[in-house]
Amino acid sequence: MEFLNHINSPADLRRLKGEDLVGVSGEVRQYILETMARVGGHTGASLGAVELAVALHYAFDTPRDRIVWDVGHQAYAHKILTGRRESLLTIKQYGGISGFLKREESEFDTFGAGHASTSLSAALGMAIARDRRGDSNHVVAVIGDASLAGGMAMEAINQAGHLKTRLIVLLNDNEMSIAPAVGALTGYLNRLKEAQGYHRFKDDVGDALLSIPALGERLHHAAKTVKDAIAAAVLPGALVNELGFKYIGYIDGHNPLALVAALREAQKIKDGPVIVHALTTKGKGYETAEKNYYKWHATGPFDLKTGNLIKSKPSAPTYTSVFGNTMCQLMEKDARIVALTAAMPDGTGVDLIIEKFPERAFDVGIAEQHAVTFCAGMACEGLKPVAAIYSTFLQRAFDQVMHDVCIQNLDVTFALDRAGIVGGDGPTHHGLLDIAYLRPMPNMIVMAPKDEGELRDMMHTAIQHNGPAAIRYPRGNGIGADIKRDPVKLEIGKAVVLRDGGEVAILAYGSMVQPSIEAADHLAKDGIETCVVNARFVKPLDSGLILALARTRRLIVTVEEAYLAGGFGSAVMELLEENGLQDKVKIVRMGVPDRLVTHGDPKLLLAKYGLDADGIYTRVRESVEVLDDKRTTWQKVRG
Ligand SMILES: Cc1ncc(C[n+]2csc(CCOP(=O)(O)OP(=O)(O)O)c2C)c(N)n1
Repeated sequence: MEFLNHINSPADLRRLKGEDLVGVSGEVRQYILETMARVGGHTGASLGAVELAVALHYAFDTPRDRIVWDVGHQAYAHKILTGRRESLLTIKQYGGISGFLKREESEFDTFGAGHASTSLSAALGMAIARDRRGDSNHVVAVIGDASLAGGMAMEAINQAGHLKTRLIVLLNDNEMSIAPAVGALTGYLNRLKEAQGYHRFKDDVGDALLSIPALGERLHHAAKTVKDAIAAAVLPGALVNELGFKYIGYIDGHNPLALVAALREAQKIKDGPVIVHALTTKGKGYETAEKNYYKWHATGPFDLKTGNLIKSKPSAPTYTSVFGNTMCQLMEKDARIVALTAAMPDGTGVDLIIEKFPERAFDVGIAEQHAVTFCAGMACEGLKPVAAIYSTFLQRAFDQVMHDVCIQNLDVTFALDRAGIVGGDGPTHHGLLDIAYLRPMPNMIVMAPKDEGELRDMMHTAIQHNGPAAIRYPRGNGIGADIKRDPVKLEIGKAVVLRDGGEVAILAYGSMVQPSIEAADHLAKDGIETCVVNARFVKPLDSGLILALARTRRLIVTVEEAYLAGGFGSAVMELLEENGLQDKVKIVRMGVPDRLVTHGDPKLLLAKYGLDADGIYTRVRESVEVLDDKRTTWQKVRG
């Protein structure tokens, strides 16, 4: 690697000649490909943003100038150029570098992210801080076209136009469906001329920049999705004319020199925000990824020569696919059921539903808040919406779940995929808060299946139930449970005793049931008999059963794959306190303590917090030993 071997920071890059940037970009792209083939990651998204990263670090004096990447999944080239070339091989692995950007990881990572549509707000805040300091550095937000359509980004645009502070927005547009018709485009090109700096810009870089590759073909795709409709509404007419943004574009986002020229032009704009509109191709430079850009947004390891993904051995189906298929079956029987995703059709299994019921399944884009209230509206009119949203992303819509759904007791089902520890995506993506944020909401029912078969029962139960209900289930494969039988309606608030006996009761919630059973088997071999309960519901709790256990056992151990604060164990303790039984039985809560959980193999992370069969076994044993010691001491004192 002629260039890359000598680039250990953006300062090294800036010492190169402009014409070298194409060569640098080629090497960065090749390096990403070779590395991702080995370890997997956000391959397609990052291949599409190589030239953006090269041009940004060349045109700006980073880290003094601040670059804020939205989400951060597309910023592998940025990582490579900012001293993390070697460590890219460790990305998303335990102890390795993050898959997103992280302030602790590098001074060039000005703002951490993982969730979308935050960059404009953060960058605007930085720009205002700069103004207050009387400083002159630039602040650049880099945002994708889908993320730009997210609510927060829209709110930031609204304020940025009003504040009129210097802010550069680099739009990474890999869809390019801006205008609905060629006629509108003509008007659009004319409006470009209104943008300050347009003439100089044109002189600097020549007409080539204004060429619009494959426009005719791409326009056919215009405004086909909600995302496009929103983009069409704001870009560039409304942005330029009504919202106070200057506009520079279109730019070929894979021409580093053109990008540098456009960014330098943007630097000259002193009297308000400017948007630089770059057209890019997801998966750029790798044919398979370009063709299947959706699938290649993120991948596991692959064969670089053939582009074939290296698949792990087939095991039980994923919870996601069980959800999608079960929805299709339930929707066939009940025309009132509709399905919904917020920009994650394949991640949630809603893609299967869209295929089968295109009229009854919706992708609203990166708009979780809207998604929930949209469901509430449909429920008001007698539909039965099922919103499939990752646990971590539903955090965005906390108020909508309460204000629009729960207060009005509307019939919306929330299917929370990726609940628990998700692995390589790390702290921004772990779904550890949902029990705590859903449990206090009046009218809400909250449950978690012990396996993929019970997921089907819970879906049926939640949809049958007339009111808000949430089901949380983990990322990845089920345990091989029966998914052929018809789903049954469960009694709401009823737990199941899976194993009885002894002085210890393990109350397990959702994904923790299976390891609890294994732990109980192991404990039995040591002569410690335990009762194991599949709690099923955290709200309403099976209070009859839990209170009975509290009266008859010495030790209750609660186990959940979630933050302890406000979680399942907390719910059990509250119940005991409400019934005056808090001193009757010893309680041990197992779950995730109050700290950030890093990225890494989920198995390893679960083991770290004792949330596997071994961890549960050890904790129960230790707790029993403490109780035994106490009993012996007490017996001695009493003589
Ligand atoms: C709030 C939120 N919802 C959903 C996601 C999942 N997600 C990650 S990247 C992405 C697509 C982003 O598209 P775009 O901004 O156009 O960038 P591109 O990947 O095309 O470069 C989505 C939906 C997220 N990160 N945050």
